Amino acid sequence: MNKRIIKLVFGLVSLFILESCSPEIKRNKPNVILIMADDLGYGDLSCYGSEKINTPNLDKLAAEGIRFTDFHSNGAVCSPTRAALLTGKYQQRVGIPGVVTAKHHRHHGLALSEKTFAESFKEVGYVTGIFGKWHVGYDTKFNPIHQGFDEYVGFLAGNVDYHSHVDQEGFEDWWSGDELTKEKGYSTDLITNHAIDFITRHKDESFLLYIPHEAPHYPIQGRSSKAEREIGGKNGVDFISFGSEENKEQLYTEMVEVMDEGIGRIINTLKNLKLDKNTFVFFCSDNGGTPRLASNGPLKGFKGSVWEGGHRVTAIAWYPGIIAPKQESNEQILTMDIYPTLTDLIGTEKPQNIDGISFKNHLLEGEALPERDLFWKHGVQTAMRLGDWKLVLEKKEAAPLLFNLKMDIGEKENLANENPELLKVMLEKISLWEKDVNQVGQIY
Ligand SMILES: [Ca+2]
Repeated sequence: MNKRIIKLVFGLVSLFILESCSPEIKRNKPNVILIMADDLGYGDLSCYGSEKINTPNLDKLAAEGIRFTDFHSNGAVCSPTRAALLTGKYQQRVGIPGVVTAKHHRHHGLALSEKTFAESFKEVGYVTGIFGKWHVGYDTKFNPIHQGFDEYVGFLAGNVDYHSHVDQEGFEDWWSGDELTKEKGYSTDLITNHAIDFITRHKDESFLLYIPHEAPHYPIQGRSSKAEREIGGKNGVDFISFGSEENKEQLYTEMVEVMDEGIGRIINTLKNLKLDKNTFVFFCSDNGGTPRLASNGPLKGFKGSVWEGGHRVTAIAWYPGIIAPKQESNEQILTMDIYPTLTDLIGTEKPQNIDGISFKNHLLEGEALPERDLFWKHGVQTAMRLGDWKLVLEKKEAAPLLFNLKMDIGEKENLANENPELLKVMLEKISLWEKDVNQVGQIY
């Protein structure tokens, strides 16, 4: 290569770096808002068939974008799904196969050495914020501000009293960054308010906003409910973790509807600031709905199980002008696919050595995803998906059960005896996967 060519290449590279850092270029990068409901059932939104809960704002996003029917949380409970979301990897691989509770795991959390999607966004100049539930490490050393988020207000545990913001173990749990803070208000509204404030303050920058809502996780409390938990209070003595209100069904409906109302306010903020055409919004739940109050529609089982009701969840993508409206997707997608999809959308480097795959081309052009094996593990329960087939192992020694989800979404008819070869193949794949994620025989 002669000197003139080297000079030219150097000049072009310098120009690219300069351009990348200029405010004009930064404004052109899309903003990203990721909203995660907590324990929302597959049948809990009106656009997913609920007849008692009204969610006009999420229904509108679905009508203007894509409603997913075969989207799955990585975990059957909170922490594992959040670990997979943050890292793009199976949660077993990053040491969060089960719930990180306030009581037993103060020392335990998502390792700081794991790269999160927030860190990828920061690398390319995004301002990053998280408002709501963290739940991958209670100790302040695991705080979101050490995992790529510039701003954080919310709680670290699995749930807090919606009014007093005290967790299940009686600890005060409402933070601004890595410091405890006092803030009055219903947590769902506070999360929405902080999100809107963040968007407004950063309207001229490219931003990443992660909104992990508390709703509709227990305690079952509405805007007018009384605070039940006090600092130092004992679960089962001073308060019931699920909440003591009698009209729980009505309150559960209110909890989902207040979250939906807040999402409507967030979308209106984008429209008022003329950011709606340059902001990708993705909504999903972190696991299936809970017994008694949630509806998982036609699905079997609830949160905490590897039946479909434990992990098939609602999901909506909205990006007006970029994603065509009125679409329904039956692609098999997991929470861990969100990270590489987001980096793909903003045109930055894909994270290395992850399990998730980008579904950007599916979002934008309807391209089908490649066929792949998918796995779920919760305690002693294991499940695997291969196309329309799903294998369920309720415990390690249990007889494997086989279902064809295309014909039988409710997992009612066990077809294991009719398909011995397929069963063998799937069991072998599970065994290899377990070895791969290094969790053989581990029970949580
Ligand atoms: Ca959850």
